[in-house]
Amino acid sequence: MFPLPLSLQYDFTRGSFTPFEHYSERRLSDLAELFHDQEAVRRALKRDDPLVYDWRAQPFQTPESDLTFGVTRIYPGQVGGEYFMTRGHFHLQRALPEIYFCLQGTGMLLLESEAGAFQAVTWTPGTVSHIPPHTAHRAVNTGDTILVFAAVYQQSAGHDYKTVAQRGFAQLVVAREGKPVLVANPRRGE
Ligand code: S6P
Ligand code: ZN
Repeated sequence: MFPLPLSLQYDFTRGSFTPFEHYSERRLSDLAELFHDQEAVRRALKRDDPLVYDWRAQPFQTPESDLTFGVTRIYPGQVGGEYFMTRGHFHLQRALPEIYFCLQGTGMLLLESEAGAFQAVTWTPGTVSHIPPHTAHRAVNTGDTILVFAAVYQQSAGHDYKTVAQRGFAQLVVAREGKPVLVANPRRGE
């Protein structure tokens, strides 16, 4: 009658859920070019290749819809003073929005429109953020514990990683005296 599963079970202790169809991991080597201080990335990779984040996703597929629930866990860490973060992307289908829900930890959501309008939102557990259409999004873990957030989106939205990889976001989130601050992305001035 209905396509399965209709429900899944989230585990608040682990920050994961079952069942899930997709699981992916991103290590520092996968994300190396995103960080501003390339020398710090090279030094860090000589020591090891830490897990920066992982995520699970479960599409609720019907003949007419593909609403998807996902959970991302960003581990605490920094490279060259820049906090661990997701790759960040626009949706290939630019008009499709998304909801992010911070479950655990502290962080920031970076949002930037195609025209370059930038906004950073501080996250604590319970913050729900709307990612409007035509908006690139990246989550940053600014704490010293794991940052966990849920995402609800249409799987058909897709990912455009190329635009963010080329220009980055307008501002970087870096640690100054142990606190997160936003600084202009020097790459934008080049
Ligand atoms: C999908 C949604 C999330 C991210 C995940 C990893 O639209 O925004 O599920 O895919 O948080 O981030 P990224 O930027 O590597 O896809
Ligand atoms: Zn997205």
